[in-house]
Amino acid sequence: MNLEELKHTATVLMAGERGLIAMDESLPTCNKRFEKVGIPQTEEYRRLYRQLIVTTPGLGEYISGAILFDETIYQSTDDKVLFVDVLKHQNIIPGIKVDEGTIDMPGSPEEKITNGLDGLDLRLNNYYGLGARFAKWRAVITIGKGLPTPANIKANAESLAKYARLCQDDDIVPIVEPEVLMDGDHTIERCYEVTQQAIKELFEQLNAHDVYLPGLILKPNMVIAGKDCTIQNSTDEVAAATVNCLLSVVPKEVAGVAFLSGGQSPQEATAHLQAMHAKFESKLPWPLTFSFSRALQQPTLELWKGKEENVKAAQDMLYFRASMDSAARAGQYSVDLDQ
Ligand code: 5MM
Repeated sequence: MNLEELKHTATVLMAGERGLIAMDESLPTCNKRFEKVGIPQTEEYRRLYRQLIVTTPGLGEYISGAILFDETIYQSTDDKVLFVDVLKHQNIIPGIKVDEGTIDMPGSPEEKITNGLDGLDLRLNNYYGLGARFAKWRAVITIGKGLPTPANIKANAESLAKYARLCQDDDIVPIVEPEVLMDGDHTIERCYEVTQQAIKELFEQLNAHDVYLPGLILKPNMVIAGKDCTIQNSTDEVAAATVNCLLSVVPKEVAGVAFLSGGQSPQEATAHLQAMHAKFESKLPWPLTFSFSRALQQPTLELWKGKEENVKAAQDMLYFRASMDSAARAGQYSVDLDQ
């Protein structure tokens, strides 16, 4: 384990006014998103889409790291340049999703646990050789009647900690993502409570596995009411709940916090990040940025539609959304800019 390298990678990922793009949709997720906008669900179309993203001119001004899926890390542009090399040329660090998706939790089938620890050490070694310098593992936590169970929170935290430890042993910065889902009619208070429990347990497990916090990034959900909750809170309320929740459980030594968007619209996710910086900047002990997938990509995908003639407009949209998220990270975003 090279602590200097880990700290350096994590610091660069979190530096300046940049953030991360999650472009690590697994085959089922990517195909589902393609199907919705009428794009053929083939390996070649997935390559064309990821080519569009990584070759977006100037993307590295706003993006510090790109999380890839296994298929993507081996792919190249039409000119046979590996995507990993295109990213490096854009000053973007390549990363890799290493979890292998979720399964129903034995004994509590309405909840999920994440697969992927078997053989992970070998896979990490291979990904390092291919140029990945950070990784991501996503755990899913469901709010419902009697859910989450303490057993589910513990099982997910343990897997995240084992994964993080294996990454650091291979000089790869782990991003730990315990995602409390927005599905359901729960209130913001319930989301606060569950997010706090999940992150608290996670840091206990990370500590038990002797994970080096300056070489680790947390990717949490924002604290927000469920999609079907009748009371939806203001932007400032979401920002306050999120920051207060994180301050109560995230150690100050962590390299940074980079949010998932979780099904919020691009404008909502951006405005929430903006409000956190505008109202709480002086209280934040860690850099706070974005690691969005849908909130960065959805408008781009809808413009592209799988057609060559739409590539330029789709890239302009991606560059624009990344610029809005970067402005939010700097506390300089406003709805007027986002037209
Ligand atoms: C891009 O989606 C990622 C992979 O998910 P699947 O394994 O389900 O395909 C996902 O982990 C993503 O990185 C995060 O959830 C953040 O995405 P959003 O859309 O919530 O910003």
